[in-house]
Amino acid sequence: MSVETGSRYRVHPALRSMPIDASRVEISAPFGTKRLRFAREIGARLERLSIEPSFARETLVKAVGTVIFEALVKYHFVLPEDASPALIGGLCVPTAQPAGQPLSVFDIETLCAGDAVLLHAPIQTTANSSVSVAAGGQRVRSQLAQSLRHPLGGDGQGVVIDLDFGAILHTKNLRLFDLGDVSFRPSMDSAQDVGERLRYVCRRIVESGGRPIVLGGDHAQAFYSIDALADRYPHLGVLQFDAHPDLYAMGAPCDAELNHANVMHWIRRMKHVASIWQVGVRDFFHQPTLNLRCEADTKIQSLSAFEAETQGYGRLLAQMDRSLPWFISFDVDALSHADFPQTTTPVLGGLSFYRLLACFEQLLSTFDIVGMEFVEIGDADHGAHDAAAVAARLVSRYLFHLGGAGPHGSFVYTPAP
Ligand SMILES: [Mn+2]
Repeated sequence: MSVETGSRYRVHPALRSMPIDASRVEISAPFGTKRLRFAREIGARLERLSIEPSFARETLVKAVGTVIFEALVKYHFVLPEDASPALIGGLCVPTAQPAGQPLSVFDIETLCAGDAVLLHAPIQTTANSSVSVAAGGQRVRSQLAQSLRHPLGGDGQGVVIDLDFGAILHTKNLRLFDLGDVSFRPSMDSAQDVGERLRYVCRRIVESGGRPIVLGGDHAQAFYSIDALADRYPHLGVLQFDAHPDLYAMGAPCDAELNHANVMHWIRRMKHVASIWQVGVRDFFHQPTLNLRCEADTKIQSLSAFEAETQGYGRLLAQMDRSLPWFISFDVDALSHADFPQTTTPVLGGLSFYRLLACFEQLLSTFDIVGMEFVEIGDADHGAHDAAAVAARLVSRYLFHLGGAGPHGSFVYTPAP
C-alpha cells in the first residue's frame, strides 16, 4: 500500500503499547489486524509523540528511522493529519470462511492486474423493514466459498467446472482474494464511517489494478464504491441493475440526505461518471412535483424489465459505450424472484435468471468490466434459488472470464487405477 504523501501526521489515538520483555514492546490498535514489535526506546519515543496533536514527517523519521516510519504509516499506527476519522476504526476484519484466498488489507499492493478482490460492506442507511440488508452480502460469499472450495478441504489439487457454459478454470487462474468485512463497530460507527472505509479500500484495490467485488449493504454504498473509482477511471460507465431507478426526490428536507433510494442523484453528478444505464426498472408510483425541478439528464438511459423480458437485452448491448470501462452496480431486487425477505423492497415482475446470465456473458466478453457490487440482499437464508445464490453465480462468471477459462470438452474425471 502506498505511503500517504501528506507531510504531517498524528499517532493513532487508541494505539496500545505492551511490553513483551525487558527490551521490546508490541504495538496494536483496536480493530486493527496488525501488531508490530520494536525496541522499548522506539516505543517510548512514539509515546512521547502521541501527545502532540500533529507533527512533521521529519520529526517522526528522526525519532524512529525511515523503515519504522514507513511501517507505522503503512499499518495505520500513524495517520496522516487529514486522514478521515473513519480510518481510526480499522478498515477490514478478516472473515473465518473467505471465498478464494484471504488477503490482508495491508497487502493490497501485492495484487496483480485483473485480480478479483471480494469484500463485504455492512452499510445500511435506512432501517424501515423487519429484515436487514446490512449483512446479506455475507450469504453471497458463503455460496461462492462453498462452490469454489476443494471438497476434501485444504489446498488439494483441482479445477473448477461450469456445466452451464462447458467451461473449465484451473485453480491457479482463479485469482480471487477476500479482504473480509469492512469494519463496523455497532453503536460507534455511522453508515458514513463504513462508507468511507469502503471508499478508501476500493481506491487502493483499483490503484493496484484489482477488480473490486463489493457485497452490500444497501444501495447507498454505491456512492462510496463508485466515487472510489474516480482517479483510476476518469471516464466510467455505471451499469445499474435495479427494480428502482434510485432517483427518488420528495421536494422535502430528506432529499439532502444520502440513502438507498436517492443514491443515483449523487452518482449522476460525479464528474467521472460518463454514462449510466439502468436495467430492470419497473413499477408505477406517485412522484411529487412541488419544490422539484424536472430536468433532462442525458447521462442516464434505461432498459426496463418489461423490455428486457419481452424483447431482450439487445438495445442495451448495442448502445452501451464500448470505449468506457464499466462498473456493475447490481441491486438484487432487479431479479424476478427476489421477494421479501430475500430483499426488502421487492417489486412485481423482474429479470429472469437465464436471460440475465446470457446478458452477463455478452457484457463480460465484449466490455471492460472493472468491478461489480451486489446490494440489498436480505439477511436470511432462502436456499439454492435465492438472490444471494444468483449474485454468487454472476460473480462466478466474472471469475471465469477474468481467469481465461477454457472449454471443458467431454472429459470425465475417473478414479485412477
Ligand atoms: Mn437500488
